[in-house]
Order: sequence, then structure tokens, then C-alpha cells
Amino acid sequence: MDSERIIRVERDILGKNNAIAADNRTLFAADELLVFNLMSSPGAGKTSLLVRAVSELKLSYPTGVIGGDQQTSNDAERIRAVGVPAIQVNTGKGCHLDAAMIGEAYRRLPRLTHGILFIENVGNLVCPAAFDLGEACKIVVLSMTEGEDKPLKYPDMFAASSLMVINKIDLASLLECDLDKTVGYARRANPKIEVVTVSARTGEGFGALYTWIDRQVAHQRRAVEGAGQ
Ligand SMILES: Nc1nc2c(ncn2[C@@H]2O[C@H](COP(=O)(O)OP(=O)(O)OP(=O)(O)O)[C@@H](O)[C@H]2O)c(=O)[nH]1
Ligand SMILES: [Mg+2]
Repeated sequence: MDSERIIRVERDILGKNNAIAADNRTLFAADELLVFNLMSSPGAGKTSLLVRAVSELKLSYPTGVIGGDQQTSNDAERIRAVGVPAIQVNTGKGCHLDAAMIGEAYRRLPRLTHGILFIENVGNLVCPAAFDLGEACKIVVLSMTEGEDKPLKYPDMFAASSLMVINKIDLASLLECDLDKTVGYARRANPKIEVVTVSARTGEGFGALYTWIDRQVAHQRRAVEGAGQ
């Protein structure tokens, strides 16, 4: 395939995805649902973080999860084990979730009116950044074990995200990962990216994460009220 045709095919795929993402956004707005799209490399701790977060957030908000992996339903089972509804999407050969998969999975979840839906994307620091799923915000999870240079190597992921969650802070003393450098590199890709540092294992830092989420909820509610006036 010549390069012009490859670019045209990519544009067609993204254009079609964006149209379905807009439909998802309409659906989510009708339910006054706040949707976060979590992305990271494999094993950064997305599911561990969600298991801890939804166990707490479900006390304040209707909460649900859609998880994407090439195979297995392990992650959805981990979420359901803490009493939160979860749908697993298996992407087969696919390396990211797309908007059509989310639209279909969302219809299989119980209604989450005025709640929060977390999407756990396929572990991959590249492709998920390009696909709008209809979410309010993208969140990138980066673990201490990956090295501080990842925002330099995969800048699109950090440019697309509103929040960077640095996970596995409990391992900090064992690693040579310079947190200030990590944040500086992420802000080269996205000067506005916000940062929280957590351990999904110990719960350290989750207060700041919940404060950030509550702020997003308040922001969305103000936007809904503003649109209604
Ligand atoms: N020490 C430590 N280990 C963690 C932390 N968070 C997750 N882990 C471990 O990291 C490994 C991967 O965690 P997962 O939550 O499955 O990671 P994930 O990003 O959901 O992985 P994929 O869905 O496969 O991409 C597991 O062995 C977790 O126990 C943390 O904060 N500290
Ligand atoms: Mg996972």
C-alpha cells in the first residue's frame, strides 16, 4: 500500500471512530455520567488502582467499569469481586478499545445515572491515545518501575491525558526513578497535565486522586446546570 493510501485509511478509521465517540458522549450526557479512560503500559497497575478506587467511590456514586484486554476476563472479575458491575471487552488482535466497543459494552451495564464509568484501556502506551471513546478525560497511569523517560518516548499518550497517575510509589526506595524528571518530561508533552502519585498496593495518595475526581464531578455538574439555564 502506498503511503498516501495508508494515511487515507487511517483517516477513515479515526473519522468513523470519532462519529461513534460523539454518539457515546451524547448517551453519557443523557445519563449525566462522568467517564474516564485509563491508559498505561501493561501491568502499570490500572486494575489494582481501579479495584481500590471503585471500592471507595461506589459509596458515593453509581460506579461501573468497562475493561479491555486482548484475552481473558481476569480484570472484570477483579472489579466484580468488590461489588461493582464490570464488562470485559476482548479485542483479539486489537491493541486498543474503540468507540463502537464502548457503546456496545455500555448498553450491557446497569444504568449508572449521575455516576462514574471507568474505562480500562488495553495495556499499550501508543494506540489508545488516538481513539476518542466519548470520555470526559483520559488518564495515563505510569508506574515507578517503567523509568522516567516514558513521557519522552510516548509523548502522544501524555499529550492526550488530563491526569498522570504515578503508581507503585511504595517501590520508590528500591528504584532509581526521578519523580521530578518524570513530571518534567510529561509536561514537555502537555504543560497542563495534572499529577497525582499513589500506591495501589498501600492506598498512599488516593486522597488526592479522589479530590481530583470530585473536582471533575463538580465541573461536570456545573456544565450541566449551565446548559440547562
Ligand atoms: N508494589 C506495587 N505493586 C503494584 C501496585 N499496583 C499494582 N501492582 C502490581 O502490578 C502488577 C500489575 O497490576 P495490574 O493492576 O494487573 O496492572 P494493569 O495495568 O491492570 O495490567 P494490564 O491490564 O495487564 O495492562 C500486579 O502484580 C500488581 O499487584 C502498586 O502500587 N505497588
Ligand atoms: Mg488490568
